[in-house]
Amino acid sequence: MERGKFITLEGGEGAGKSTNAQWIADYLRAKGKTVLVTREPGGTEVAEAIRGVLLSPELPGMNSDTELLLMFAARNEHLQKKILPALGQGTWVICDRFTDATYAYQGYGRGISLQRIAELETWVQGDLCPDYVILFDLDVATGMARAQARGQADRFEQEHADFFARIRNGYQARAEAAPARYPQIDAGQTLEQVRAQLEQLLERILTTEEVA
Ligand code: Z5A
Repeated sequence: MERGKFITLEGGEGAGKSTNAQWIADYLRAKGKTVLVTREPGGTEVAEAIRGVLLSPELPGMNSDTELLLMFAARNEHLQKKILPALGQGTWVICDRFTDATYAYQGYGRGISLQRIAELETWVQGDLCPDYVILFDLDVATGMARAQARGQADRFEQEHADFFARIRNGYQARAEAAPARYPQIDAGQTLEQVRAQLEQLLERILTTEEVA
Protein backbone atom coordinates (compact mmCIF):
# COMPACT_ATOMS: atom_id res chain seq x y z
CA MET A 1 0.00 0.00 0.00
CA GLU A 2 1.26 3.50 -0.83
CA ARG A 3 2.39 5.39 2.26
CA GLY A 4 0.29 8.42 3.22
CA LYS A 5 1.69 11.93 3.01
CA PHE A 6 3.01 13.48 6.21
CA ILE A 7 2.23 17.20 6.40
CA THR A 8 3.11 19.34 9.39
CA LEU A 9 1.89 22.83 10.29
CA GLU A 10 4.40 25.23 11.79
CA GLY A 11 4.79 28.85 12.79
CA GLY A 12 4.86 31.11 15.80
CA GLU A 13 2.05 31.32 18.31
CA GLY A 14 -1.30 32.63 17.13
CA ALA A 15 -0.42 32.03 13.48
CA GLY A 16 -3.58 30.00 12.81
CA LYS A 17 -2.28 26.42 12.64
CA SER A 18 -4.93 24.94 14.92
CA THR A 19 -7.67 27.04 13.33
CA ASN A 20 -6.80 25.60 9.91
CA ALA A 21 -5.75 22.01 10.69
CA GLN A 22 -9.26 20.57 10.53
CA TRP A 23 -10.10 22.70 7.49
CA ILE A 24 -7.07 21.26 5.65
CA ALA A 25 -8.14 17.74 6.60
CA ASP A 26 -11.70 18.34 5.38
CA TYR A 27 -10.36 19.72 2.10
CA LEU A 28 -8.22 16.62 1.54
CA ARG A 29 -11.05 14.27 2.56
CA ALA A 30 -13.27 15.92 -0.04
CA LYS A 31 -10.57 14.96 -2.55
CA GLY A 32 -10.80 11.32 -1.50
CA LYS A 33 -7.95 11.07 1.00
CA THR A 34 -8.14 9.37 4.39
CA VAL A 35 -6.80 11.93 6.84
CA LEU A 36 -5.72 11.96 10.48
CA VAL A 37 -5.30 15.25 12.35
CA THR A 38 -3.02 15.25 15.36
CA ARG A 39 -0.71 17.58 17.28
CA GLU A 40 2.58 17.90 19.15
CA PRO A 41 3.49 17.76 21.86
CA GLY A 42 0.71 15.22 22.33
CA GLY A 43 -1.43 13.00 20.16
CA THR A 44 -1.47 9.88 22.39
CA GLU A 45 -2.38 9.34 26.03
CA VAL A 46 1.23 9.29 27.22
CA ALA A 47 2.31 12.16 24.95
CA GLU A 48 -0.65 14.29 26.08
CA ALA A 49 0.41 13.69 29.70
CA ILE A 50 3.93 14.88 28.80
CA ARG A 51 2.33 17.90 27.07
CA GLY A 52 0.64 18.75 30.38
CA VAL A 53 4.06 18.96 32.06
CA LEU A 54 5.64 20.91 29.18
CA LEU A 55 2.95 23.58 28.98
CA SER A 56 2.07 24.00 32.64
CA PRO A 57 2.62 27.56 33.88
CA GLU A 58 2.83 25.96 37.35
CA LEU A 59 6.25 24.50 36.40
CA PRO A 60 8.38 27.55 35.56
CA GLY A 61 12.14 27.36 35.18
CA MET A 62 12.34 23.93 33.55
CA ASN A 63 15.88 23.14 32.40
CA SER A 64 16.15 23.54 28.61
CA ASP A 65 17.63 20.07 28.03
CA THR A 66 14.81 18.55 30.11
CA GLU A 67 12.34 20.40 27.89
CA LEU A 68 14.10 19.11 24.77
CA LEU A 69 14.14 15.50 26.00
CA LEU A 70 10.47 15.63 26.97
CA MET A 71 9.60 16.92 23.49
CA PHE A 72 11.37 13.95 21.92
CA ALA A 73 9.96 11.48 24.47
CA ALA A 74 6.45 12.63 23.55
CA ARG A 75 7.37 12.51 19.84
CA ASN A 76 8.67 8.94 20.07
CA GLU A 77 5.41 7.78 21.66
CA HIS A 78 3.37 9.69 19.08
CA LEU A 79 5.35 8.33 16.14
CA GLN A 80 5.35 4.72 17.28
CA LYS A 81 1.72 4.54 18.38
CA LYS A 82 -0.03 6.85 15.96
CA ILE A 83 1.83 8.53 13.10
CA LEU A 84 3.80 5.61 11.64
CA PRO A 85 0.89 3.13 11.75
CA ALA A 86 -1.38 5.69 10.04
CA LEU A 87 1.13 6.51 7.30
CA GLY A 88 1.67 2.78 6.75
CA GLN A 89 -2.04 2.33 6.12
CA GLY A 90 -2.01 5.04 3.45
CA THR A 91 -3.56 7.69 5.72
CA TRP A 92 -2.46 11.29 5.24
CA VAL A 93 -1.32 12.74 8.56
CA ILE A 94 -1.74 16.45 9.35
CA CYS A 95 0.29 17.26 12.45
CA ASP A 96 0.01 20.61 14.25
CA ARG A 97 3.75 21.12 14.98
CA PHE A 98 6.56 18.56 14.79
CA THR A 99 10.37 18.56 14.85
CA ASP A 100 10.72 21.92 13.09
CA ALA A 101 9.16 23.38 16.25
CA THR A 102 11.96 21.79 18.27
CA TYR A 103 14.60 23.42 16.07
CA ALA A 104 12.74 26.75 16.28
CA TYR A 105 11.85 26.79 20.01
CA GLN A 106 14.53 24.71 21.74
CA GLY A 107 17.25 25.50 19.17
CA TYR A 108 16.81 29.09 18.04
CA GLY A 109 14.62 30.10 21.01
CA ARG A 110 16.40 28.46 23.97
CA GLY A 111 19.85 28.30 22.36
CA ILE A 112 20.37 24.51 22.42
CA SER A 113 22.87 23.29 19.81
CA LEU A 114 21.16 22.38 16.52
CA GLN A 115 23.56 19.43 16.25
CA ARG A 116 22.25 18.00 19.52
CA ILE A 117 18.67 18.32 18.24
CA ALA A 118 19.70 16.62 14.98
CA GLU A 119 21.14 13.68 16.95
CA LEU A 120 17.86 13.17 18.82
CA GLU A 121 15.93 13.59 15.58
CA THR A 122 17.92 10.76 13.99
CA TRP A 123 17.51 8.55 17.03
CA VAL A 124 13.74 9.00 17.28
CA GLN A 125 12.80 9.40 13.63
CA GLY A 126 15.44 7.55 11.62
CA ASP A 127 15.08 9.12 8.19
CA LEU A 128 11.39 10.00 8.55
CA CYS A 129 10.67 13.67 7.98
CA PRO A 130 7.54 15.51 6.83
CA ASP A 131 6.79 15.54 3.10
CA TYR A 132 5.68 19.17 3.49
CA VAL A 133 6.04 21.66 6.31
CA ILE A 134 3.39 24.37 5.85
CA LEU A 135 4.87 27.43 7.49
CA PHE A 136 2.32 30.00 8.75
CA ASP A 137 4.40 33.16 8.86
CA LEU A 138 3.16 36.02 11.03
CA ASP A 139 4.76 39.05 12.63
CA VAL A 140 5.47 38.53 16.30
CA ALA A 141 3.31 41.36 17.65
CA THR A 142 0.18 40.17 15.85
CA GLY A 143 0.76 36.57 16.94
CA MET A 144 1.24 37.55 20.58
CA ALA A 145 -1.86 39.75 20.51
CA ARG A 146 -3.97 36.91 19.08
CA ALA A 147 -2.67 34.47 21.71
CA GLN A 148 -3.18 36.94 24.57
CA ALA A 149 -6.78 37.57 23.50
CA ARG A 150 -7.44 33.88 24.17
CA GLY A 151 -6.82 34.12 27.92
CA GLN A 152 -4.41 32.39 30.33
CA ALA A 153 -0.89 32.00 28.93
CA ASP A 154 0.88 28.61 28.99
CA ARG A 155 4.58 28.23 29.87
CA PHE A 156 5.73 29.15 26.35
CA GLU A 157 3.28 32.00 25.87
CA GLN A 158 4.78 33.71 28.91
CA GLU A 159 8.02 34.32 26.96
CA HIS A 160 8.95 37.77 25.63
CA ALA A 161 8.87 39.16 22.10
CA ASP A 162 12.62 38.60 21.50
CA PHE A 163 12.15 34.85 22.14
CA PHE A 164 9.39 34.72 19.51
CA ALA A 165 11.48 36.83 17.10
CA ARG A 166 14.29 34.23 17.31
CA ILE A 167 11.74 31.51 16.64
CA ARG A 168 10.43 33.28 13.54
CA ASN A 169 14.03 33.69 12.29
CA GLY A 170 14.68 30.02 12.98
CA TYR A 171 11.70 28.91 10.93
CA GLN A 172 12.78 31.22 8.10
CA ALA A 173 16.30 29.78 8.14
CA ARG A 174 14.91 26.25 7.84
CA ALA A 175 12.53 27.26 5.06
CA GLU A 176 15.30 28.99 3.11
CA ALA A 177 17.40 25.83 3.22
CA ALA A 178 14.64 23.74 1.54
CA PRO A 179 11.93 26.05 0.11
CA ALA A 180 10.10 23.35 -1.88
CA ARG A 181 9.44 21.37 1.29
CA TYR A 182 8.48 24.48 3.31
CA PRO A 183 5.63 26.24 1.48
CA GLN A 184 4.76 29.46 3.29
CA ILE A 185 1.40 31.01 4.09
CA ASP A 186 1.05 34.72 4.83
CA ALA A 187 -0.81 34.24 8.11
CA GLY A 188 -1.37 37.98 8.65
CA GLN A 189 -4.18 37.99 6.09
CA THR A 190 -7.86 37.40 6.87
CA LEU A 191 -8.96 33.83 7.49
CA GLU A 192 -10.68 33.81 4.11
CA GLN A 193 -7.46 34.89 2.37
CA VAL A 194 -5.40 32.37 4.33
CA ARG A 195 -7.74 29.60 3.18
CA ALA A 196 -7.48 30.75 -0.42
CA GLN A 197 -3.67 30.42 -0.13
CA LEU A 198 -4.07 26.99 1.47
CA GLU A 199 -6.42 25.83 -1.26
CA GLN A 200 -3.88 26.75 -3.95
CA LEU A 201 -1.14 24.99 -2.07
CA LEU A 202 -3.16 21.82 -1.44
CA GLU A 203 -4.12 21.65 -5.09
CA ARG A 204 -0.43 21.81 -6.00
CA ILE A 205 0.37 19.07 -3.51
CA LEU A 206 -2.49 16.91 -4.79
CA THR A 207 -1.79 17.35 -8.47
CA THR A 208 1.98 17.49 -8.71
CA GLU A 209 2.90 16.39 -5.19
CA GLU A 210 5.80 18.76 -5.57
CA VAL A 211 5.65 22.42 -4.62
CA ALA A 212 7.83 24.51 -6.90
N1 Z5A B 1 6.75 23.39 21.26
C1 Z5A B 1 8.13 23.39 21.43
O1 Z5A B 1 8.66 24.26 22.12
N2 Z5A B 1 8.86 22.42 20.84
C2 Z5A B 1 8.31 21.42 20.10
O2 Z5A B 1 9.02 20.54 19.60
C3 Z5A B 1 6.88 21.44 19.93
C4 Z5A B 1 6.16 22.44 20.53
C5 Z5A B 1 6.24 20.36 19.12
C6 Z5A B 1 2.50 24.05 22.11
O3 Z5A B 1 1.47 24.84 22.54
C7 Z5A B 1 3.76 24.75 22.53
O4 Z5A B 1 4.83 23.82 22.50
C8 Z5A B 1 4.09 25.82 21.54
C9 Z5A B 1 5.47 25.49 21.01
C10 Z5A B 1 5.96 24.44 21.93
N3 Z5A B 1 4.15 27.04 22.27
N4 Z5A B 1 3.97 28.17 21.90
N5 Z5A B 1 3.85 29.30 21.90
P1 Z5A B 1 0.12 25.01 21.75
O5 Z5A B 1 -0.11 23.85 20.85
O6 Z5A B 1 -0.94 25.34 22.72
O7 Z5A B 1 0.50 26.37 21.06
P2 Z5A B 1 0.65 26.79 19.59
O8 Z5A B 1 0.97 25.66 18.70
O9 Z5A B 1 1.59 27.94 19.56
O10 Z5A B 1 -0.82 27.21 19.30
P3 Z5A B 1 -1.41 28.63 19.14
O11 Z5A B 1 -0.78 29.71 19.91
O12 Z5A B 1 -2.85 28.41 19.38
O13 Z5A B 1 -1.12 28.97 17.64
P4 Z5A B 1 -1.96 28.58 16.38
O14 Z5A B 1 -2.51 27.20 16.51
O15 Z5A B 1 -1.11 28.83 15.22
O16 Z5A B 1 -3.13 29.64 16.38
P5 Z5A B 1 -4.71 29.39 16.43
O17 Z5A B 1 -5.10 28.79 17.76
O18 Z5A B 1 -5.20 28.75 15.22
O19 Z5A B 1 -5.19 30.92 16.39
C11 Z5A B 1 -4.93 31.78 17.47
C12 Z5A B 1 -6.06 32.83 17.55
O20 Z5A B 1 -5.99 33.64 16.38
C13 Z5A B 1 -7.45 32.23 17.60
O21 Z5A B 1 -8.24 33.01 18.42
C14 Z5A B 1 -7.94 32.34 16.15
O22 Z5A B 1 -9.32 32.49 16.05
C15 Z5A B 1 -7.22 33.60 15.67
N6 Z5A B 1 -6.90 33.57 14.24
C16 Z5A B 1 -6.42 32.53 13.53
N7 Z5A B 1 -6.22 32.88 12.23
C17 Z5A B 1 -6.59 34.17 12.13
C18 Z5A B 1 -6.61 35.12 11.03
N8 Z5A B 1 -6.21 34.79 9.80
N9 Z5A B 1 -7.03 36.36 11.30
C19 Z5A B 1 -7.41 36.73 12.55
N10 Z5A B 1 -7.43 35.88 13.62
C20 Z5A B 1 -7.02 34.63 13.41
